[in-house]
Amino acid sequence: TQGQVIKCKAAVAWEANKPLDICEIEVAPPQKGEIRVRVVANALCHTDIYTLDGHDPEGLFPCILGHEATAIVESVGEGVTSVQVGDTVIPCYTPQCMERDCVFCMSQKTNLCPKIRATQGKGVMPDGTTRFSKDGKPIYHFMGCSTFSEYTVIAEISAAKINPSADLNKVCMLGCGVSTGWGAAMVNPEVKPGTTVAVWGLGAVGLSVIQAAKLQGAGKIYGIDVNTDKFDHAKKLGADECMNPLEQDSKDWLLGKEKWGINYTYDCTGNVAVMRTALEAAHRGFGESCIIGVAAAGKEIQTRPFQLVTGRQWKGTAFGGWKSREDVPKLVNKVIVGELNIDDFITHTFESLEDVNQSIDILHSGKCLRAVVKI
Ligand code: NAD
Ligand code: AHE
Ligand code: ZN
Repeated sequence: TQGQVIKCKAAVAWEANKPLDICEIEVAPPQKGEIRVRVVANALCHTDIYTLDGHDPEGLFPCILGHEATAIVESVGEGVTSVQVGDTVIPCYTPQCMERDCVFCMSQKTNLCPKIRATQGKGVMPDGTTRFSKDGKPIYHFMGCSTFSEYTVIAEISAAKINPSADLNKVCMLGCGVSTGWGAAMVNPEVKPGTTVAVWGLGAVGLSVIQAAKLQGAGKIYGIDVNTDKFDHAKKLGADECMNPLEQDSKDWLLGKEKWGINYTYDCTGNVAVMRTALEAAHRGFGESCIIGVAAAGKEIQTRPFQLVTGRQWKGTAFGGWKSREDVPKLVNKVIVGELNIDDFITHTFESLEDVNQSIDILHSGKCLRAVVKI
Protein backbone atom coordinates (compact mmCIF):
# COMPACT_ATOMS: atom_id res chain seq x y z
CA THR A 1 0.00 0.00 0.00
CA GLN A 2 2.99 2.34 0.28
CA GLY A 3 2.59 5.33 -2.02
CA GLN A 4 -1.02 4.33 -2.75
CA VAL A 5 -4.28 5.81 -1.56
CA ILE A 6 -5.74 3.59 1.18
CA LYS A 7 -9.49 3.06 1.44
CA CYS A 8 -10.45 2.38 5.05
CA LYS A 9 -13.09 2.90 7.70
CA ALA A 10 -13.24 6.13 9.69
CA ALA A 11 -15.69 7.90 11.97
CA VAL A 12 -16.46 11.17 10.20
CA ALA A 13 -17.95 14.20 11.97
CA TRP A 14 -19.83 15.73 9.04
CA GLU A 15 -21.26 18.48 11.24
CA ALA A 16 -21.47 19.50 14.89
CA ASN A 17 -23.93 17.79 17.21
CA LYS A 18 -24.53 14.78 14.96
CA PRO A 19 -23.41 11.20 15.63
CA LEU A 20 -20.19 10.26 13.88
CA ASP A 21 -20.68 8.51 10.56
CA ILE A 22 -18.71 5.26 10.24
CA CYS A 23 -17.94 5.09 6.55
CA GLU A 24 -15.25 4.33 4.01
CA ILE A 25 -12.84 7.16 3.26
CA GLU A 26 -9.66 7.62 1.23
CA VAL A 27 -6.36 8.35 2.95
CA ALA A 28 -3.67 9.78 0.67
CA PRO A 29 -0.02 8.74 1.05
CA PRO A 30 2.20 10.75 3.41
CA GLN A 31 3.97 13.74 1.87
CA LYS A 32 7.37 15.20 2.79
CA GLY A 33 7.92 15.10 6.56
CA GLU A 34 4.75 13.05 7.16
CA ILE A 35 3.94 9.48 8.12
CA ARG A 36 0.86 7.34 7.56
CA VAL A 37 -0.07 5.10 10.48
CA ARG A 38 -2.51 2.29 11.21
CA VAL A 39 -4.36 3.16 14.40
CA VAL A 40 -4.51 0.38 16.99
CA ALA A 41 -6.55 1.88 19.84
CA ASN A 42 -8.07 5.22 20.70
CA ALA A 43 -9.28 6.63 24.02
CA LEU A 44 -11.91 9.35 24.00
CA CYS A 45 -10.98 12.71 25.57
CA HIS A 46 -13.44 15.40 26.63
CA THR A 47 -11.88 17.73 24.04
CA ASP A 48 -13.13 15.48 21.21
CA ILE A 49 -16.71 15.83 22.39
CA TYR A 50 -16.27 19.55 23.12
CA THR A 51 -15.37 19.99 19.46
CA LEU A 52 -18.15 17.68 18.24
CA ASP A 53 -20.61 19.64 20.40
CA GLY A 54 -19.64 22.83 18.52
CA HIS A 55 -17.84 24.57 21.41
CA ASP A 56 -14.38 24.78 19.83
CA PRO A 57 -13.65 28.12 18.14
CA GLU A 58 -11.22 26.23 15.90
CA GLY A 59 -13.71 23.43 15.17
CA LEU A 60 -14.01 22.62 11.46
CA PHE A 61 -16.36 20.19 9.76
CA PRO A 62 -16.32 17.72 8.20
CA CYS A 63 -13.43 16.35 10.21
CA ILE A 64 -12.08 13.19 11.78
CA LEU A 65 -11.73 13.58 15.55
CA GLY A 66 -9.57 11.54 17.97
CA HIS A 67 -6.22 12.42 19.52
CA GLU A 68 -5.43 9.78 22.19
CA ALA A 69 -4.11 6.79 20.31
CA THR A 70 -1.48 4.20 19.63
CA ALA A 71 -0.53 3.36 16.05
CA ILE A 72 1.91 1.47 13.82
CA VAL A 73 3.77 3.25 11.03
CA GLU A 74 2.49 2.01 7.65
CA SER A 75 4.57 4.25 5.36
CA VAL A 76 6.76 7.33 5.54
CA GLY A 77 7.05 10.40 3.33
CA GLU A 78 10.17 11.95 1.84
CA GLY A 79 12.86 12.96 4.31
CA VAL A 80 11.44 11.11 7.31
CA THR A 81 14.29 9.71 9.42
CA SER A 82 13.13 9.45 13.04
CA VAL A 83 10.63 6.61 12.50
CA GLN A 84 10.44 3.63 10.18
CA VAL A 85 7.71 1.42 8.78
CA GLY A 86 6.57 -0.92 11.57
CA ASP A 87 7.50 1.38 14.46
CA THR A 88 4.96 1.85 17.25
CA VAL A 89 4.02 5.48 17.91
CA ILE A 90 1.73 7.72 19.90
CA PRO A 91 0.50 10.66 17.77
CA CYS A 92 0.93 13.85 19.81
CA TYR A 93 -1.10 17.00 19.28
CA THR A 94 1.83 19.01 20.66
CA PRO A 95 4.74 18.26 18.31
CA GLN A 96 8.45 18.62 19.05
CA CYS A 97 10.50 19.72 16.04
CA MET A 98 13.78 19.70 18.03
CA GLU A 99 15.32 22.18 15.60
CA ARG A 100 18.07 24.45 16.90
CA ASP A 101 16.27 27.55 15.67
CA CYS A 102 13.04 26.65 17.51
CA VAL A 103 13.19 28.83 20.61
CA PHE A 104 10.42 26.74 22.19
CA CYS A 105 12.07 23.35 21.61
CA MET A 106 15.42 24.76 22.77
CA SER A 107 13.85 26.14 25.97
CA GLN A 108 13.43 23.95 29.03
CA LYS A 109 10.54 26.20 30.13
CA THR A 110 7.97 25.06 27.57
CA ASN A 111 6.79 22.20 25.36
CA LEU A 112 4.80 24.44 23.00
CA CYS A 113 6.59 23.85 19.68
CA PRO A 114 4.74 26.08 17.19
CA LYS A 115 6.21 24.54 14.01
CA ILE A 116 2.92 23.22 12.58
CA ARG A 117 0.41 24.86 14.95
CA ALA A 118 -1.06 27.29 12.40
CA THR A 119 -1.95 24.62 9.81
CA GLN A 120 -2.97 22.15 12.53
CA GLY A 121 -5.53 24.70 13.79
CA LYS A 122 -6.89 25.00 10.23
CA GLY A 123 -7.40 21.24 9.96
CA VAL A 124 -4.76 20.67 7.30
CA MET A 125 -1.27 19.23 6.97
CA PRO A 126 1.74 21.61 6.91
CA ASP A 127 1.48 22.03 3.11
CA GLY A 128 -2.05 23.38 3.53
CA THR A 129 -3.91 20.35 2.16
CA THR A 130 -5.76 17.42 3.71
CA ARG A 131 -4.94 13.71 3.28
CA PHE A 132 -8.54 12.61 3.94
CA SER A 133 -11.40 12.58 1.48
CA LYS A 134 -14.65 10.81 0.73
CA ASP A 135 -15.72 10.50 -2.88
CA GLY A 136 -13.39 13.40 -3.67
CA LYS A 137 -14.77 15.67 -0.91
CA PRO A 138 -11.98 16.82 1.45
CA ILE A 139 -12.25 16.06 5.16
CA TYR A 140 -10.33 18.12 7.73
CA HIS A 141 -7.76 16.79 10.20
CA PHE A 142 -8.14 17.45 13.95
CA MET A 143 -5.40 18.42 16.43
CA GLY A 144 -2.81 16.97 14.07
CA CYS A 145 -3.96 13.43 14.95
CA SER A 146 -7.44 12.36 13.65
CA THR A 147 -7.22 8.91 15.14
CA PHE A 148 -10.89 7.89 14.81
CA SER A 149 -9.79 6.24 11.58
CA GLU A 150 -8.14 2.96 10.67
CA TYR A 151 -5.41 4.97 8.96
CA THR A 152 -4.33 8.57 9.48
CA VAL A 153 -1.51 10.83 8.37
CA ILE A 154 0.48 12.88 10.87
CA ALA A 155 3.62 14.99 10.82
CA GLU A 156 6.83 13.16 11.66
CA ILE A 157 7.41 15.72 14.43
CA SER A 158 4.09 14.69 16.02
CA ALA A 159 5.07 11.03 16.38
CA ALA A 160 6.47 9.79 19.69
CA LYS A 161 8.15 6.44 19.02
CA ILE A 162 7.41 4.13 21.92
CA ASN A 163 8.44 0.73 23.23
CA PRO A 164 6.40 -1.78 21.15
CA SER A 165 6.02 -4.11 24.12
CA ALA A 166 3.64 -1.66 25.83
CA ASP A 167 -0.03 -2.60 26.07
CA LEU A 168 -1.27 -0.50 23.16
CA ASN A 169 -4.89 -0.69 24.33
CA LYS A 170 -3.83 1.17 27.47
CA VAL A 171 -0.96 3.50 26.67
CA CYS A 172 -3.10 5.26 24.05
CA MET A 173 -4.24 7.36 27.02
CA LEU A 174 -0.74 8.84 27.20
CA GLY A 175 -1.51 10.71 23.97
CA CYS A 176 -3.41 13.29 25.99
CA GLY A 177 -5.47 13.15 29.19
CA VAL A 178 -3.40 11.09 31.61
CA SER A 179 -0.07 12.53 30.48
CA THR A 180 -1.54 16.00 30.84
CA GLY A 181 -2.69 15.45 34.40
CA TRP A 182 0.58 13.83 35.43
CA GLY A 183 2.61 16.67 33.92
CA ALA A 184 0.48 19.29 35.63
CA ALA A 185 1.66 17.94 38.99
CA MET A 186 5.14 16.70 38.03
CA VAL A 187 6.40 19.33 35.59
CA ASN A 188 4.59 22.66 35.73
CA PRO A 189 3.69 23.28 38.47
CA GLU A 190 5.83 20.72 40.22
CA VAL A 191 3.95 19.78 43.39
CA LYS A 192 6.30 19.81 46.38
CA PRO A 193 6.16 17.32 49.27
CA GLY A 194 3.90 18.23 52.16
CA THR A 195 1.85 20.80 50.24
CA THR A 196 -1.90 21.11 49.70
CA VAL A 197 -3.64 20.43 46.37
CA ALA A 198 -7.22 20.97 45.18
CA VAL A 199 -8.62 19.64 41.91
CA TRP A 200 -11.95 20.64 40.33
CA GLY A 201 -13.21 18.07 37.79
CA LEU A 202 -12.53 14.41 38.56
CA GLY A 203 -12.43 13.03 35.02
CA ALA A 204 -9.32 11.26 33.75
CA VAL A 205 -7.43 14.57 33.64
CA GLY A 206 -8.26 15.67 37.20
CA LEU A 207 -7.74 12.18 38.58
CA SER A 208 -4.33 11.91 36.99
CA VAL A 209 -3.40 15.23 38.62
CA ILE A 210 -4.42 13.68 41.95
CA GLN A 211 -2.48 10.48 41.28
CA ALA A 212 0.67 12.44 40.39
CA ALA A 213 0.27 14.90 43.29
CA LYS A 214 0.14 11.94 45.65
CA LEU A 215 3.31 10.48 44.09
CA GLN A 216 4.97 13.88 44.49
CA GLY A 217 4.26 13.64 48.23
CA ALA A 218 1.45 16.17 48.59
CA GLY A 219 0.32 16.43 52.21
CA LYS A 220 -3.39 16.93 51.62
CA ILE A 221 -5.39 16.51 48.40
CA TYR A 222 -8.96 17.76 47.89
CA GLY A 223 -11.20 16.60 45.03
CA ILE A 224 -14.23 18.59 43.87
CA ASP A 225 -16.88 17.47 41.40
CA VAL A 226 -20.60 17.97 40.80
CA ASN A 227 -20.78 14.24 40.05
CA THR A 228 -20.33 12.42 43.35
CA ASP A 229 -19.85 9.09 41.53
CA LYS A 230 -16.29 10.26 40.88
CA PHE A 231 -15.33 10.46 44.56
CA ASP A 232 -14.41 6.77 44.98
CA HIS A 233 -12.03 6.97 42.01
CA ALA A 234 -10.47 10.14 43.47
CA LYS A 235 -9.96 8.60 46.90
CA LYS A 236 -8.44 5.47 45.39
CA LEU A 237 -5.91 7.58 43.51
CA GLY A 238 -4.95 9.77 46.47
CA ALA A 239 -7.63 12.32 47.39
CA ASP A 240 -8.06 12.75 51.15
CA GLU A 241 -11.45 14.48 50.98
CA CYS A 242 -14.00 15.16 48.25
CA MET A 243 -16.92 17.58 48.03
CA ASN A 244 -19.81 18.56 45.76
CA PRO A 245 -19.85 22.30 44.96
CA LEU A 246 -23.60 22.13 44.34
CA GLU A 247 -24.02 21.53 48.08
CA GLN A 248 -21.55 24.09 49.42
CA ASP A 249 -19.32 26.77 47.92
CA SER A 250 -16.03 25.01 47.24
CA LYS A 251 -13.87 28.05 48.06
CA ASP A 252 -15.58 28.48 51.45
CA TRP A 253 -15.16 24.77 52.13
CA LEU A 254 -11.44 24.82 51.30
CA LEU A 255 -10.69 28.06 53.19
CA GLY A 256 -12.49 26.59 56.19
CA LYS A 257 -9.90 23.81 56.17
CA GLU A 258 -6.79 25.68 55.03
CA LYS A 259 -6.88 29.23 56.41
CA TRP A 260 -4.62 30.89 53.81
CA GLY A 261 -5.64 28.73 50.88
CA ILE A 262 -4.29 25.84 48.86
CA ASN A 263 -0.74 25.60 47.47
CA TYR A 264 -1.75 24.17 44.07
CA THR A 265 -5.23 24.39 42.57
CA TYR A 266 -6.33 22.96 39.23
CA ASP A 267 -9.28 23.52 36.95
CA CYS A 268 -9.99 20.29 35.07
CA THR A 269 -13.55 21.25 34.07
CA GLY A 270 -13.23 23.93 31.36
CA ASN A 271 -15.77 26.04 33.29
CA VAL A 272 -14.58 29.66 33.63
CA ALA A 273 -16.44 30.19 36.93
CA VAL A 274 -14.56 27.20 38.34
CA MET A 275 -11.29 28.68 37.04
CA ARG A 276 -11.98 31.83 39.07
CA THR A 277 -12.82 29.86 42.18
CA ALA A 278 -9.66 27.78 41.80
CA LEU A 279 -7.54 30.93 41.52
CA GLU A 280 -9.19 32.56 44.51
CA ALA A 281 -8.83 29.42 46.64
CA ALA A 282 -5.05 29.40 46.01
CA HIS A 283 -2.73 30.28 48.89
CA ARG A 284 -2.22 33.96 49.65
CA GLY A 285 1.34 35.01 48.78
CA PHE A 286 2.44 32.04 46.68
CA GLY A 287 -0.41 29.71 45.67
CA GLU A 288 -0.37 28.51 42.07
CA SER A 289 -3.56 27.91 40.11
CA CYS A 290 -3.28 25.92 36.91
CA ILE A 291 -5.90 25.96 34.15
CA ILE A 292 -6.07 22.64 32.32
CA GLY A 293 -9.73 22.67 31.23
CA VAL A 294 -10.61 23.97 27.78
CA ALA A 295 -13.29 26.67 27.76
CA ALA A 296 -16.01 27.02 25.14
CA ALA A 297 -15.84 29.65 22.41
CA GLY A 298 -16.54 33.13 23.72
CA LYS A 299 -15.86 32.33 27.39
CA GLU A 300 -13.39 34.51 29.30
CA ILE A 301 -11.83 34.37 32.77
CA GLN A 302 -12.27 37.09 35.38
CA THR A 303 -11.00 37.90 38.84
CA ARG A 304 -10.14 40.96 40.92
CA PRO A 305 -6.53 41.95 40.19
CA PHE A 306 -6.13 42.05 43.98
CA GLN A 307 -6.06 38.24 43.89
CA LEU A 308 -2.82 38.42 41.92
CA VAL A 309 -1.45 41.44 43.76
CA THR A 310 -1.67 39.32 46.88
CA GLY A 311 0.55 36.68 45.37
CA ARG A 312 -1.59 34.06 43.70
CA GLN A 313 -0.23 32.92 40.33
CA TRP A 314 -2.55 32.04 37.46
CA LYS A 315 -1.03 29.63 34.96
CA GLY A 316 -2.04 26.93 32.53
CA THR A 317 -0.71 23.87 30.83
CA ALA A 318 -0.92 22.19 27.44
CA PHE A 319 -0.15 18.48 27.51
CA GLY A 320 1.19 18.83 31.04
CA GLY A 321 4.32 20.56 29.81
CA TRP A 322 5.79 17.32 28.42
CA LYS A 323 8.05 17.61 25.39
CA SER A 324 6.18 15.04 23.38
CA ARG A 325 8.69 13.02 21.37
CA GLU A 326 11.21 13.06 24.21
CA ASP A 327 8.97 12.51 27.23
CA VAL A 328 6.07 10.31 26.06
CA PRO A 329 8.36 7.29 25.40
CA LYS A 330 9.72 7.70 28.95
CA LEU A 331 6.20 7.77 30.41
CA VAL A 332 5.35 4.62 28.45
CA ASN A 333 8.42 2.90 29.91
CA LYS A 334 7.40 3.91 33.43
CA VAL A 335 4.00 2.32 32.79
CA ILE A 336 5.65 -0.86 31.47
CA VAL A 337 7.78 -1.27 34.60
CA GLY A 338 4.82 -0.49 36.87
CA GLU A 339 6.17 2.83 38.19
CA LEU A 340 3.04 4.61 36.91
CA ASN A 341 -0.36 2.92 36.76
CA ILE A 342 -2.94 3.78 34.12
CA ASP A 343 -5.32 0.85 34.56
CA ASP A 344 -7.73 2.73 36.81
CA PHE A 345 -8.63 5.22 34.08
CA ILE A 346 -10.09 2.67 31.67
CA THR A 347 -13.74 2.20 32.61
CA HIS A 348 -15.01 1.05 29.19
CA THR A 349 -13.54 -0.86 26.26
CA PHE A 350 -15.12 -1.26 22.82
CA GLU A 351 -14.04 -3.83 20.28
CA SER A 352 -14.54 -1.86 17.06
CA LEU A 353 -14.60 1.59 15.50
CA GLU A 354 -18.30 0.96 14.85
CA ASP A 355 -18.80 1.50 18.61
CA VAL A 356 -17.29 4.98 18.75
CA ASN A 357 -20.68 6.72 19.15
CA GLN A 358 -21.38 4.56 22.19
CA SER A 359 -18.10 5.71 23.73
CA ILE A 360 -19.19 9.33 23.17
CA ASP A 361 -22.57 8.72 24.83
CA ILE A 362 -20.88 7.10 27.80
CA LEU A 363 -18.39 9.94 28.36
CA HIS A 364 -21.32 12.39 28.12
CA SER A 365 -23.28 10.39 30.70
CA GLY A 366 -20.68 10.98 33.44
CA LYS A 367 -20.23 7.24 34.05
CA CYS A 368 -16.93 7.01 32.22
CA LEU A 369 -13.33 8.07 32.75
CA ARG A 370 -11.79 6.77 29.56
CA ALA A 371 -13.46 4.55 26.95
CA VAL A 372 -10.90 2.80 24.78
CA VAL A 373 -12.03 1.85 21.29
CA LYS A 374 -10.00 -0.81 19.50
CA ILE A 375 -9.63 0.42 15.93
P1 NAD B 1 -14.29 14.66 31.72
O1 NAD B 1 -15.52 15.11 31.05
O2 NAD B 1 -13.99 13.21 31.77
O3 NAD B 1 -14.26 15.18 33.23
C1 NAD B 1 -14.67 16.47 33.62
C2 NAD B 1 -15.19 16.40 35.05
O4 NAD B 1 -15.53 17.73 35.45
C3 NAD B 1 -16.48 15.55 35.19
O5 NAD B 1 -16.31 14.61 36.23
C4 NAD B 1 -17.55 16.58 35.52
O6 NAD B 1 -18.56 16.06 36.37
C5 NAD B 1 -16.71 17.65 36.22
N1 NAD B 1 -17.33 18.98 36.22
C6 NAD B 1 -17.98 19.59 35.20
N2 NAD B 1 -18.41 20.82 35.61
C7 NAD B 1 -18.01 20.97 36.89
C8 NAD B 1 -18.13 22.02 37.84
N3 NAD B 1 -18.76 23.15 37.54
N4 NAD B 1 -17.60 21.85 39.05
C9 NAD B 1 -16.95 20.69 39.38
N5 NAD B 1 -16.81 19.65 38.52
C10 NAD B 1 -17.32 19.81 37.28
O7 NAD B 1 -13.08 15.47 31.04
P2 NAD B 1 -11.53 15.15 30.92
O8 NAD B 1 -11.30 14.33 29.70
O9 NAD B 1 -11.02 14.70 32.23
O10 NAD B 1 -10.99 16.62 30.57
C11 NAD B 1 -11.11 17.65 31.52
C12 NAD B 1 -10.86 19.00 30.88
O11 NAD B 1 -9.50 19.11 30.48
C13 NAD B 1 -11.69 19.25 29.61
O12 NAD B 1 -12.02 20.62 29.57
C14 NAD B 1 -10.70 18.93 28.50
O13 NAD B 1 -11.06 19.56 27.30
C15 NAD B 1 -9.42 19.46 29.09
N6 NAD B 1 -8.15 18.94 28.63
C16 NAD B 1 -7.11 19.81 28.56
C17 NAD B 1 -5.85 19.37 28.23
C18 NAD B 1 -4.69 20.31 28.20
O14 NAD B 1 -3.62 19.95 27.72
N7 NAD B 1 -4.83 21.54 28.69
C19 NAD B 1 -5.65 18.01 27.93
C20 NAD B 1 -6.75 17.14 28.02
C21 NAD B 1 -8.00 17.61 28.36
N1 AHE C 1 -9.12 24.96 19.98
C1 AHE C 1 -9.30 25.62 21.25
C2 AHE C 1 -8.12 25.39 22.18
C3 AHE C 1 -8.14 24.01 22.68
C4 AHE C 1 -7.03 23.79 23.67
O1 AHE C 1 -6.67 24.66 24.49
N2 AHE C 1 -6.47 22.63 23.60
C5 AHE C 1 -5.49 22.19 24.57
C6 AHE C 1 -5.42 20.71 24.49
S1 AHE C 1 -6.90 19.91 24.86
C7 AHE C 1 -6.44 18.31 24.73
O2 AHE C 1 -7.48 17.50 25.02
C8 AHE C 1 -4.09 22.68 24.25
O3 AHE C 1 -3.13 22.08 24.69
N3 AHE C 1 -3.94 23.72 23.54
C9 AHE C 1 -2.69 24.19 23.05
C10 AHE C 1 -2.76 24.28 21.55
O4 AHE C 1 -1.76 24.63 20.93
O5 AHE C 1 -3.84 23.99 21.01
C11 AHE C 1 -9.41 27.12 21.07
O6 AHE C 1 -9.77 27.79 22.05
O7 AHE C 1 -9.13 27.60 19.97
ZN1 ZN D 1 -7.37 15.46 24.92
